[in-house]
Amino acid sequence: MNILKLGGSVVTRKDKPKTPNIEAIGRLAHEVASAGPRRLIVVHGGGSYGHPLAKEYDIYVGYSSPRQLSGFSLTHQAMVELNRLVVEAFLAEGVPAISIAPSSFIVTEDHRIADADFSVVSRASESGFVPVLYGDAVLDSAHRFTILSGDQLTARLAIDLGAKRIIFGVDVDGVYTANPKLAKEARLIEELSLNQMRGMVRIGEALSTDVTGGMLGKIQEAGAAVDVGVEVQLVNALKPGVVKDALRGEKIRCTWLRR
Ligand code: IP8
Repeated sequence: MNILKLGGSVVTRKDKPKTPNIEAIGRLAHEVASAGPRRLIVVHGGGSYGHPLAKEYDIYVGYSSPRQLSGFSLTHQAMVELNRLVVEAFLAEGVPAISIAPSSFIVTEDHRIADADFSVVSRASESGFVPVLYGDAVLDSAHRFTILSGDQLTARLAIDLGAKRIIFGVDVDGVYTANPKLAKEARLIEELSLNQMRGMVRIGEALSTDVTGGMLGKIQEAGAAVDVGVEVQLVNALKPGVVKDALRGEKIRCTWLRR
């Protein structure tokens, strides 16, 4: 089984509130369909749907004022809207996608997933469906609520369901020595070991509002999955054909995270 995490910078336009990247969503659905049938779980990020609202209402830090309650609902609802667009795109390509809302079955403990029962997700996948989950506003046992990033969810799904590989579809070719959007001398790192990942301090910073950590957060979350033997690949999902090739196991320009 593979898990495909589509970043918010891929499925939305991050510079404009609540703007989907419809072209990318449709193309990626087509690429998944044409990669052929295989067990796959899709998780997508929040981009310009989830993050601006999560930030406006400080959902990530937990409860401090009653106005956040509506903010929590608005953040979740924005993610439901984005998820609908993603699921509909898959359905239009004949992929039997089903939406599963993380906030309906995950309660975090101090911002982290503690015990989660993923049996519905695994049963859906075993039954031939493609579950589509997302980063979400979730209830938290210590802080009343928080934001669960799609990256934390992806790593945890991979570990608990014994996935072979995680493909993180992002808006650059992988991990660079510096932020490729800012520094001309930035070079792609083709392979990163757990030790290198741990020691890494200089990763290109996310350019826009991202309350859950950008590239560095992604690598930190992925580390837990790499640690138990999951192969992790960061690929450029904005380049046509790359996700399809990754799903087919073909060689592409990307970063591999390995033990
Ligand atoms: O974009 C966070 O998920 P991410 C989603 O994967 C929300 O970090 C609700 C901000």
